[in-house]
Amino acid sequence: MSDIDTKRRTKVKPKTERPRLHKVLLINDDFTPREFVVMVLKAVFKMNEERAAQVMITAHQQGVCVVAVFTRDIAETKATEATDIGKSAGFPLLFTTEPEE
Ligand code: TYC
Repeated sequence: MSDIDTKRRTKVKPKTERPRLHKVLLINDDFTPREFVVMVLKAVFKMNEERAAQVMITAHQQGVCVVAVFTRDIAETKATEATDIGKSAGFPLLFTTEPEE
């Protein structure tokens, strides 16, 4: 038997794929007051007044605006939480999620 040690000793590092990120989208509607949308963005997404107003007005004008990106779980939890605040107040405010390309 050969005495030559042929065992490879360098570690093969398995490539761990990064979790796909998901966008939280704010959808415009005709009923939710602007100040209410801003309040929800500040509360759930920790935005300052200026940023929240910017995101709200973009959704208002374009129909939709990307709020933030998170891992899937966090994106879905925050979208649900934000949507539920609107629902509790009787508004059709809607946040959705979708995977990033
Ligand atoms: N369009 C609403 C209004 O004019 C305000 C609004 C903005 C509602 C963005 C939802 O995602 C939204 N009162």
